[in-house]
Amino acid sequence: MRVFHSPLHARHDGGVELHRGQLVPCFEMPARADYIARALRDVGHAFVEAAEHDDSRLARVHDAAFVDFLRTAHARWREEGRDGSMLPSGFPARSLRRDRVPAGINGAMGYYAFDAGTPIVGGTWTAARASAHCALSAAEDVLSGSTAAYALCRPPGHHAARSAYGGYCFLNNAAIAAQRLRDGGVERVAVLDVDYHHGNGTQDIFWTRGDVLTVSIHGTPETEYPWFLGFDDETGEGDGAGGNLNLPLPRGTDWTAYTAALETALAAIRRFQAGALVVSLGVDTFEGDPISAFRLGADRFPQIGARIAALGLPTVLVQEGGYAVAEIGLNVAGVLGAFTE
Ligand code: SP5
Ligand code: ZN
Repeated sequence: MRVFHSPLHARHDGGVELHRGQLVPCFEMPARADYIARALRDVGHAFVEAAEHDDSRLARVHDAAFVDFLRTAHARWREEGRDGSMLPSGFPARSLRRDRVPAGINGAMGYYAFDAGTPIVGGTWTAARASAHCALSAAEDVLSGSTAAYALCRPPGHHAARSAYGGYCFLNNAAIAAQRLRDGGVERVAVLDVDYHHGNGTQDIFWTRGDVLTVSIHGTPETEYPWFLGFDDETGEGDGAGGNLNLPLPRGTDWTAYTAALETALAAIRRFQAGALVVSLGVDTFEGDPISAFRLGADRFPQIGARIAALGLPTVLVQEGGYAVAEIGLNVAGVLGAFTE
């Protein structure tokens, strides 16, 4: 299948993240995309550089002021005499906030961020925008008749909400792709998120919408990031009532329990009668992942791919997480190999 990529991903190199009380090297590093590209080239996928797209595509799922913040944040940081990684140090907790964006960059950063693990550097906007362009190009490839296309997105996107960033994500590439499919005439779109972490941003974006079904299989938020959303009683509201399905699983989940959840997810997507599918493809469910705790061996990824491909839907696969860098390419190639195109 076609692989939509951009060399601009490398402009986002966050440096350090706050992890268990320590500043540690970012798990989400440029080498991830290079390892994926090498593995996909080796098995003969066709590489296409993502096309430029208008920023109005981003504003279809994100708040305009939030997008402006991302675009200008690092320049504002430099204007205050700083350089390097931006990490927030204060957040608007429940009873201690008004819904008001502070004028200064430090306050604005805490307002829009939801963790201190997602640094913004000088190239972050360029890379995040190019990552969204990969998703848009893959969606347009499917709208033109391909049965499946893959977006080699980096930075990832599924934690990015309508007006919040975190979890290594800035722009929600999967949501942008789903919206592109809707705008291209697909009436009902399903998003299946198989990243280890709950797709809180995607859930937020489509929470009140009935035209996009969101389904996420993930480590339970009782113990796993992002901790505050991803429980099974979150089902959507308004027109989106019944349009969100969360399948949280405990640490240590093996293939038997995992496939049961996957079958539940696929059955919901079949019932929804989607015209197209977006897969938020994290491979941090791999047993060797350094920040996750499922027990799926590398041999399981072709089986996951085969089950998703059996839906028979036009499919846009969007790269999300996966931090076992040496194995990430093999695992992504395993999923993609199950699709015929
Ligand atoms: C796209 C994506 O996969 N984002 C994940 C962001 C996770 N960031 C915080 C991870 C905290 C993990 N908890 C510690 C477990 C170490 N064994
Ligand atoms: Zn993840």
